[in-house]
Amino acid sequence: MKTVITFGTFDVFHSGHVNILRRSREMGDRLVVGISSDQLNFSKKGRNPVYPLRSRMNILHAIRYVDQVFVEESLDLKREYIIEHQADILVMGDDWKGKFEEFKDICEVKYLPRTPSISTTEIIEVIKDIE
Ligand code: C2G
Repeated sequence: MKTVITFGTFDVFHSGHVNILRRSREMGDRLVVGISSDQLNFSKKGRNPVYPLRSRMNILHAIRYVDQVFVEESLDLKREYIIEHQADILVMGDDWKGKFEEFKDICEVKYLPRTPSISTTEIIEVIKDIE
């Protein structure tokens, strides 16, 4: 039984999110997702998420590739989260390439290519421009 873990904000959920969750799940038997708290998102991106934590979690729970969701409160607790959830593989999009090598002593670390031409930031920009 292989457990895969991944992390993200998953704000304004889009098909790039679906793709990484599907591909992550395909790498093992069980997918656990650490979803950023609103505060953690603010510290990473300098803005509040469009959807608050409860709504983002609600969406993730409805995705068939996701077996478990927990709240990621701090980027500094990754090692603890990986151990706590007994993850065998950590998967992240390649915007994080090279950032998680330090965990190779406790799990496999894989970076998957991002889905091109879609991001939460771009969606926000498009919506802002609608008159
Ligand atoms: N993603 C993707 N393709 C896109 C957009 C996003 O594959 N077009 C992936 C990202 O690479 C990431 C996941 O979807 O692995 C979630 O994206 P974000 O919500 O933007 O995640 P982020 O805020 O970068 O949080 O501890 C790490 C962080 O919490 C990651």
